[in-house]
Amino acid sequence: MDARLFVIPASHPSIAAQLMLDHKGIAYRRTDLLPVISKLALRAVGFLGVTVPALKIDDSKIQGSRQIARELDRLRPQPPLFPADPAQRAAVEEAERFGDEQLQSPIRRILWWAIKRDKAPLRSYSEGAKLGLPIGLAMKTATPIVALSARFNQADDEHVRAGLAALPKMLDQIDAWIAAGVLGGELLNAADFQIAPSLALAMTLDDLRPAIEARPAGALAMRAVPHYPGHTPPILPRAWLEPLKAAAAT
Ligand SMILES: N[C@@H](CCC(=O)N[C@@H](CS)C(=O)NCC(=O)O)C(=O)O
Repeated sequence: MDARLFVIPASHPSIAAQLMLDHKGIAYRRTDLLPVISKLALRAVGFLGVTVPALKIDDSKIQGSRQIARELDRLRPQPPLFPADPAQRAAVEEAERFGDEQLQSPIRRILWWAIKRDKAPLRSYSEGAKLGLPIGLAMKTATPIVALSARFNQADDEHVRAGLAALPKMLDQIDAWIAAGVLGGELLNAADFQIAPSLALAMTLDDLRPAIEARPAGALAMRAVPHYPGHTPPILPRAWLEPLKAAAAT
């Protein structure tokens, strides 16, 4: 199989795709793209959409972490990403959808909000990336990219506060799925690979890590993604973190 995966370094759905390719034992080449520029680059290589992960595999082009999961299971059924039992599969698909549609965005927003206020941590998220230009130069040109990314992702105070307030319930839901065996089983599945990178990315923020790491959700993240690139020191207003602190205390 000839596979090339287009990613933005430290993008959580991109890491989901990488984990799923590794799970299948499919070797691939990785092309690292800068945010925003990625949209043009993906169009230039023939993808219809503008987001990563985007996978070229043999003659197919697949975009989106959930679509990639299904295509990988089709191309190489073993080891599976979805359970064979229909009820179990439905439960995994529900958790996977939640990971994609509900969990990804708030985490992405919180990070862009933080990076917009202090660009210094950005370099750490590019660890191991080959961006096609010296990393120092890429960081110097980051200001417009960060501003546009924050805008595209609605990384404003209102949305970030709402995301932080919603996080405790989402963590409870993830813990409940782990307790029910939908997530965190012996063999990780597509929903684990979808959800764990979002949790691991959240845990790169010192502000969020304490609310996650000691829970089953945190253990799942550390199991699935033992090393996630990036580190953001405390930056969020204390008051915005109150919902998380209150939930951790109960
Ligand atoms: N839910 C989609 C979302 C993918 C997505 O939004 N990816 C972001 C990176 S995390 C992206 O490509 N953003 C474009 C940009 O930053 O310019 C998936 O799981 O594939």
